[in-house]
Amino acid sequence: MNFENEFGYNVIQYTLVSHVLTLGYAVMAAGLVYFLLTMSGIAARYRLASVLSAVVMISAFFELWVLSQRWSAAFTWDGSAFVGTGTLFSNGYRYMNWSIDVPVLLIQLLVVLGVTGRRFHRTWAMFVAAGLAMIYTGYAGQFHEVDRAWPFWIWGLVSTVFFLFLLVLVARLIFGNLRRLPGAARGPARAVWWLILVSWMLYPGAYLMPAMWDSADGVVARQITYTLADITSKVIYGVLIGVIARKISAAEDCQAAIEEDVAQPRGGL
Ligand code: RET
Repeated sequence: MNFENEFGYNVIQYTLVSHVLTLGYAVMAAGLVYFLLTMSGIAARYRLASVLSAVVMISAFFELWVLSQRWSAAFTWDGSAFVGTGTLFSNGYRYMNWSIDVPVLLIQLLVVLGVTGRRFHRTWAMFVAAGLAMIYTGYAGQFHEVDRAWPFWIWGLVSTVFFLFLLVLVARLIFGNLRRLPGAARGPARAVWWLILVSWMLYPGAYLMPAMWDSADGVVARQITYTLADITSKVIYGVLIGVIARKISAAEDCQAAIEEDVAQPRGGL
């Protein structure tokens, strides 16, 4: 049993959730087209960042599509409200999707910040390990969201420790590499930090929703929170990563032209 399966819904509550889930997967489809079509403006060595954005879009598209189908299957109109059919609606699908998206989103950062070699592999391994630990401990906890017995709180707490560790890692990565970036890319790189901080924080907020707002309206608020988090942490983030990659590509092009000019002066005035 999940939080969502505890309640009946009026027409507005039921359709709001349905619409917001549809918005979620529609945005992922739109993002996919955007990332594929804007890829050519990015230098070859940063292009992997766009490919990874496309990977995130595809996996999130399918997850949100399945979730949206489950919502329709889980409730039916009984003449006065939408009531449970016996099919379970579960946010567990989201956690499975994060196992793909969290590592991939973090690797995108390594790509655009130009981290290579042993440092790339070391940071990559820590991102994947801490990311998966955060997700799967949270996954174990969400099974207890209805009774909210001790496993809900303990797993949530353990997950938060990994989350904080990841945030420290990300902050060190971004601010430690800022000076190596061309001036034009530094603003968007700082913005990525704030975006991660705010948008990732929405997920634990959604985890806690059953404890804060134990009603059908709480369910609606939770699905809106998840959608907002998905659009910002996956799509807007991907757009920003693309902006950084393009700015670095342009600066490197410019640098290469200057070096060529110094080696082989073209003359002129
Ligand atoms: C959980 C459990 C409760 C405690 C914390 C959590 C953090 C989840 C996060 C998820 C991020 C997901 C992203 C997905 C993008 O595709 C697991 C809800 C801290 C931070 C970025």
